[in-house]
Amino acid sequence: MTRRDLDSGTQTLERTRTQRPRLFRVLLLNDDYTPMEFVVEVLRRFFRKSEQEAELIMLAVHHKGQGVAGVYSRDVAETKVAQVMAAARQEGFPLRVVAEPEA
Ligand code: NFA
Repeated sequence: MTRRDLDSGTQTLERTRTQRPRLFRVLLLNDDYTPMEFVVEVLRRFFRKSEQEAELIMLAVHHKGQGVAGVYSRDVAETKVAQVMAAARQEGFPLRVVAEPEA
């Protein structure tokens, strides 16, 4: 932290700032074709939501256009996006999911 400079008699103060890693919101986007039940299952399986919470989030997305499935570090958020997109495409559903930095 503190270093004494012997020849000049000056003192240099150094401070190290520890940055907390940025967090990313994973958003589900509404569409007209993905079944509500599939969205609820996605929220339970990939975002560890209870049945009740999954229903509430799904309905919020359905009515408002989008909603937060979870908040994670960048790597985890990107993995969730890829996993959900793969599961949806496998079933032939157009569900969209994106990650965006918080604040
Ligand atoms: N809007 C879809 C339907 O009526 C349900 C849905 C909810 C889709 C949330 C995507 C996200 N079947």
